[in-house]
Parts: sequence; C-alpha cells; structure tokens
Amino acid sequence: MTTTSESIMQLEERYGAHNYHPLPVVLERGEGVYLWDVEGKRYYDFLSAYSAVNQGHCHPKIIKALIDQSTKLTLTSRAFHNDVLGEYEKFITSFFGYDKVLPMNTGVEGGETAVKLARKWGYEVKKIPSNCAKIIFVEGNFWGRTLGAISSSTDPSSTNGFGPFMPGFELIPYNDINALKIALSDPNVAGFMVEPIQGEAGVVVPDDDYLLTAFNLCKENNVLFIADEVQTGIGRTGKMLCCDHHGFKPDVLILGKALSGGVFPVSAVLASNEVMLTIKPGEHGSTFGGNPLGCKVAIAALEVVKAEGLVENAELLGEMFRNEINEYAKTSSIAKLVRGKGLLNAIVINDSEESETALNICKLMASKGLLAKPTHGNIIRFAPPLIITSDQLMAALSIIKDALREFEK
Ligand code: IF1
Repeated sequence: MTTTSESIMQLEERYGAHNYHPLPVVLERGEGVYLWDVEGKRYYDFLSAYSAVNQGHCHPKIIKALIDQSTKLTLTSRAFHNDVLGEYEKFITSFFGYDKVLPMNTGVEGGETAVKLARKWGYEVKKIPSNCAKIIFVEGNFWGRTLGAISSSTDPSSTNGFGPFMPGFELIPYNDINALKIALSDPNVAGFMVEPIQGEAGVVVPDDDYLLTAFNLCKENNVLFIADEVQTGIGRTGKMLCCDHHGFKPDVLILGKALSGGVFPVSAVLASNEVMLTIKPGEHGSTFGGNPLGCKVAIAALEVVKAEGLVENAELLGEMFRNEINEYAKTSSIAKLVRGKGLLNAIVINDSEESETALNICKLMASKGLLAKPTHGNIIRFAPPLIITSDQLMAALSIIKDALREFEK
C-alpha cells in the first residue's frame, strides 16, 4: 500500500492519542528553512517547531555531532561520570556567563527545575519559613504541560479537568510593574518567573522598560528573577537572549528547544553557585539529563549560532519582516498589526477571537507552500529558522501577502 498523507493521518487517528489537532500536512524531510511533505510538496517552515529549529532543519554540523557521539556512548545515567558532561558544562556556563548548569531534557523540566531551585534557595538562603515559599507568575504564561506548569496557567485549555493544582503559585498581570511591586512585598516570595516575550499568548512584547524594572524590583526585594527563554532564547529575538535587549542577566536562566537545534531533547537551567548549590546530591535529576549525546549536540548547536551569525541575521531579517508587513497593514482590512523582536513575530488578524480566520489563512498559506500556525485567538506566529536569507524571506513574504489578500474585505 502506498503511503499518502491521508493514509498516515488515518494511522494517527486510529492509534494515537488525540491531544493535538495538527494542520493536515504530513512532513517527511527537512533541510534548512524547507520542509517537504510525503507527496514531495515543499514548504517554507515559519514555525521552526516553536523555535526549536533556529539553526535550520538537519543542520549538518549538529547532525555530525549526533552521529559521531551516537557511535561511541549515548547514555550512562548520572550514577557514573561520562567524558562529555564536564566539557559541556564548562562550555555552556562560559557561553552564557553563569557559575553552574543543571542539565535536563525538555523545557518544562527546565521550568520545574527552576521552581525547585527558587524554593530551595528561598528556604536555605532567604530563610523563608518551611513550605511557605511563593513563586510569582504572570497571566498568559506558558511553560509546559506538567501539573506544576499548568498550576500557574490562566488558559482553561491547559487547566480544565486537571486539578487540584500546586500551592504557592501566585499570578499577576503581565507588563504591570505596580502589580509586581505589590506581589514582591510579601517576604515569602522566592522567585518571579516570566517569559521576556510571551510566545504562546500571541508574541506579546512588554513595554521597553518592564523587564529591567522588574529585574531591579526583584533585586530590591531579594527575589530571584527567573527568565523562561525556552522559546525566546538562542538568537530568536535578535539577541542571544531576549533579556540581552534590556541589559541584565537573569538570576536563573531556562533554555530548551534550539539548545539542540531540534535534533534531540536538551534543556538547561543556569544560575550562580549561591542558587545552584542549594540542591544537594540526590535531590534532583533525570535519567537522560546531561547524557553525552545531548551534550555533544548542544555544543554543536550553540557553536553554529555564533559561527553563522544567526543572532545578527535574526535582528536584520526580523526588521525586514516587520517593515514589509507594517507597509501591507497600512491598507489592509485583515492584517491589523505585526509585533515581535528578531524573527519571533506575529500578525494580529482583524477578526473576532473565536473566528477561524487566522486558521483559514494558515491553511491557505500551506496550500501556497508556507507553514505557520495561529497561537491564541486570531494571532498568527511567524518564526522561521534564523538561517533564512533575505531572498527566502522575500519569497515567503509574497506568499503571506498573497494569502492575506484573499481575505481582504
Ligand atoms: C506543545 C505552545 C509554544 C515554551 C516556553 C517552556 C516550554 C515551552 C516559553 C516547555 C513549550 C511548546 C510546547 C508545545 C508547543 C509549544 C508552544 F504552543 F505549547 F505554547 F512554543 F508556544 N517555556 N512550548 O514555549 O517546553 O516541555 O515543550 O520542551 O506543548 O505542543 P517543552
């Protein structure tokens, strides 16, 4: 039986959990900014697996690191040392300028690790009474699907039917300094965890002074500023870290996704000795955390970002993307505005939250050879691999504008 997109989708329908509703596209090959489906149709990838493929699909240097290490040693567990972990820890801590790293696998494990570190630091260093530590989150956050992560969520599709939730998590509005000031006055607050740009909420960019002011407030109140850069990090917003746009170093940094270039699950939490050493041997970890295969892949993935100037390219081409869409939006009835930094952008579609306009625009773009997906409501995120050239970007923009034109009223 020949495999077609349809036959493959039927297999998923029959044998897989129905925890996603993907666009009806079945991909079988990726290279650079391109993806091909099983019928051989080529697409520009403007999702990059939610910013995990910043270096482009199947980057040869990252794949080589994967293959070379995979023929030697893939996993020892942390019951023993391996000859790659120390090299990786030295590499990544000097790459980002931190004392220590705690290696994990997925972004949400990074978030859970950061919360545990903040609580432990709260009890051991800030002397918060036992089991009273609080972590402040902002409305609209997304840091994964675990019970811990959804305990801070304000999105009913993340929380409905999964209670009861984690105690000690408090929510305040995003981009609201006064709300943060009030929340931080509680002496039991150990950490403030925030995305420098809210990805899933719809590429929500806070006021220019919000993050630095929030960071300084945390310093004044002896609270750890925890930056969730799983989606915004590693060049995506036109700086190595999105916090670099604001001139401060978060106390705790969470990385994932593009840390491995989309080749292998690798996440990391970076912090000072004061924070990191509050967790003692046997108090946290994971079977695959710090495995030699993931470590070699992550070193290669980070080297590619620097060697190929992906941060600068994201800044430049992101500017180009927003300028082109802003020009289009001037005379459009459907494209309300574009927002973002670097190559993390979103077009806000001029229609009601519950309408399917954004989804229908994405379906039309797919038929024209470009893959993107709406986030919440009528917002379409556009996040191509950071290796994209200006010619490729202009070709992709003409697809996007052609699709938008078909929805103009
Ligand atoms: C899915 C969303 C994006 C993240 C931030 C931590 C994590 C994520 C800022 C957890 C993960 C992924 C999860 C993925 C889709 C995607 C996503 F739509 F779900 F919300 F990007 F916006 N912090 N985001 O964005 O990392 O454990 O997944 O490795 O769940 O379908 P993870």
